[in-house]
Amino acid sequence: MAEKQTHYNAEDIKILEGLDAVRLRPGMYIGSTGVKGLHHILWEIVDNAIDEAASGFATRIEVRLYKDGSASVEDNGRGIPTDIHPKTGVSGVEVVFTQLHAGGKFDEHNYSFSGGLHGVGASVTNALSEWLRVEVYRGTVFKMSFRSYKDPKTGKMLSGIPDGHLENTKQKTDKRGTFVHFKPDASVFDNVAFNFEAVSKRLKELAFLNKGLEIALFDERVPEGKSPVAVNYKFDGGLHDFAEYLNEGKTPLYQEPIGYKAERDGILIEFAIQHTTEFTESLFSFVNNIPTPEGGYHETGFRTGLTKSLNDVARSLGALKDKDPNLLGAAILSVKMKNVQFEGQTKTKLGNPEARVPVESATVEGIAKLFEDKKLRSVFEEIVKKAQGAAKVRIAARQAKEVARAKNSIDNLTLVGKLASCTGKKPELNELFIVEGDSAGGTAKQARMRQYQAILPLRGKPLNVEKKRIDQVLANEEIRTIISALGAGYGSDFNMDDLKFHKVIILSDADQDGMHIRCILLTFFFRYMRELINNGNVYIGMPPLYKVYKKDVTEYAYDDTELQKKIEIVGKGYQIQRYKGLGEMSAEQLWETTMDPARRNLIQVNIEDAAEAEQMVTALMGDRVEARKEFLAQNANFNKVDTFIDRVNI
Ligand code: 28F
Repeated sequence: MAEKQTHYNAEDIKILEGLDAVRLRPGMYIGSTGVKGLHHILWEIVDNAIDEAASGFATRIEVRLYKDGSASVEDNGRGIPTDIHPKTGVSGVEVVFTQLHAGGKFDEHNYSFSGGLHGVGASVTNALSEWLRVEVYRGTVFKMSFRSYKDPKTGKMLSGIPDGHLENTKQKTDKRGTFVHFKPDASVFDNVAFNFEAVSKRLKELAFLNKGLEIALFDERVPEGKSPVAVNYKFDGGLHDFAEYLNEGKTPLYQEPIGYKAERDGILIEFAIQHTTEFTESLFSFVNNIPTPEGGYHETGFRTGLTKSLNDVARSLGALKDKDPNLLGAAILSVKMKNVQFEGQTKTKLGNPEARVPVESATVEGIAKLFEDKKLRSVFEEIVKKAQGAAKVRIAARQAKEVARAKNSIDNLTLVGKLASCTGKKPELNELFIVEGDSAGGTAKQARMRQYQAILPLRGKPLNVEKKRIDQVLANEEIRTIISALGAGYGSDFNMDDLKFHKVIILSDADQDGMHIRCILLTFFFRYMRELINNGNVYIGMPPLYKVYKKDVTEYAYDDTELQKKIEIVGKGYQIQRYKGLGEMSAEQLWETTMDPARRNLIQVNIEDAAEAEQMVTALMGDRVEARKEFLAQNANFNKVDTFIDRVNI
């Protein structure tokens, strides 16, 4: 270890103070100190490696999760510059890890730009890590390490302090690239355990978005003697392969997805589309590799461009034009641009108006070019035919809704009759509990606060929306009851202003059936009321798993880790009851453990969880058997929906 640096000049102090600002208000830099924030400091390092690949200098990235809670990322790029920075008098490496917003993110020559929460740089990871060490392979091995610790004199936390300047170990190596290994600071994060599914899913997405880049993930947190869990992603087809992956379990209208890539006014635009026999669309859009589930100007431009160009195609094929963008199937839109502005509830909406026209014109140009290709003529004939079919379905659905409205008073009354509504009329205070099973529904009706809590019992499994067409989905009573109870319509007619409840809470058992119902409801909301999820109105209620008690003490545990703590609290002579379902609880218990806002735990569903559930339902209930088998092999249980959602007490 190089000698400890003891003297700091004025310049250094400014830099070091910068990192302390990160530790003082981590939320400003990583959004939260929950599970998402923890993963964010890993993504910062991964993003730097991705930038090196996007600039064409790295072809492989390796991510490792270690038993001690640390993680490492390695790329085979040029290696962070080791020469001394003229301005600051320290090496490029030291700049990247000690200066906020430093590093490859902001150079002018490539599209590797990140905006918003992303791209705050590797120095934030350093500031929020107990230690961080970096190695650069540039002919010889260069090393540097940093630590965050409490200054013994002042008692202040010092963040990301170099143990010494960059050291050239003189050790020869024919490797090239950068290796970063860090341990998240347990005093900053509520939970320092990286989630394998979350990391694996994001790396897979990045491999799709960066054609041909190999990304390997090793999880060494396995019992002694067991070999690390390893996954490897490399997609030479890029977005084309992404579209095929999203359509697993579905029936594509044509063999190969169609795609296009163009640069417009300094914005790089790429898309891939593959229509299917489904009557729902799933457009996944990204800006600088960051998912934008809340959409934005790039999506507006893409949809407009698609509608215009496909109507031109329809006209030239002698078919009539269709007003809605025909996107029935999977589409991926990936945009890369500078000075990104993220907006929206979860900062995942693109707010740059200047992106709309370039994306629209690149889309029109792309579809027109693809249509000129004789080999794709049959593809477009299929797409246009499907558009006709979709138009018929939409008209049928509208008629079905008209009919429902026409019979509305009686019909809705019976439908909504199952609903035990609340007396308060303020949507922002009102909560709708969708409860699995009539018995639990009955208990919930007794337990609730009538003023602002409504109960809608669900009889058994609501129809799985996957295999049905929109008109059949609406025919299902359970689903229609939910639509009429919420009062805000569905699909393109969905209007948040009419929403009668600002909290929609799903209460289902913790068993497989409960997970199944939860996934189907999330799929329904994802497909037909997506704004409800984006806006954070959908929650999952967490009934306790155990009651730990003795004569005059009762505690509840919501998961196995909490059980130990509760046993200690209740103390000797304790007894345990394992709840198998909501129905086992008395109204009193259901109130105090699951419905009382002061004591309950709700999980706020975010768009990734809903997308995850939708993909799961598609794989499990779609009509492709091999996809189902493969999915079941990969994901033993339905619990994946809760992969990485922060548990909140709301
Ligand atoms: C495991 C994480 O961080 N990889 C990186 C590079 C390469 C360059 C660079 C990075 C110079 C000093 C701004 C090299 N040669 N993986 C990584 N690879 N940063 S981060 O330059 C950063 C600029 O600060 C690089 C020529 N140009 C750029």
